Amino acid sequence: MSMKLVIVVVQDDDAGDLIERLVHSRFSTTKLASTGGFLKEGNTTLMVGVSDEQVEEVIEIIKEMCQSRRQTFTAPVPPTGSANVFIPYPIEVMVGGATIFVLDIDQFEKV
Ligand code: 2BA
Repeated sequence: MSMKLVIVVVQDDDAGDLIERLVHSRFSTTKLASTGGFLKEGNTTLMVGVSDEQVEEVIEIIKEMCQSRRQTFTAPVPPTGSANVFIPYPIEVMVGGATIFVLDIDQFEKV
């Protein structure tokens, strides 16, 4: 049987309900605590190993359970001409829903 690994990065706020929903639908899930490189804030990465035919169902569940949110963070920006002075500058980004990677699994074993 050919398998895929779905790696999905979601916001912490959505992670609990998403995991519950996946487990309820009998998908095995591993949760990893992760940190977004851009916002440097915690997010959640899930690994879900499934058969090829189940990938679409997993993606549908992710779409259903994960929302996009606007997030503001403060970036220190140096004003021109003033060395060593930084003005906090609010920047708004839209954080997904979810970022989903689907990888082929060469070998899957439980020993
Ligand atoms: P972060 O890296 O903290 O990024 C949070 C949000 O900031 C991103 O939302 C995007 O809207 C924005 N952003 C990220 N990098 C940026 C940049 N270089 N310039 C301007 N804006 C930027 P999402 O795209 O929904 O990503 C949410 C989280 O998913 C990311 O958190 C990261 O942990 C993960 N992720 C997204 N794309 C990825 C990729 N290609 N590879 C690995 N992880 C990824």
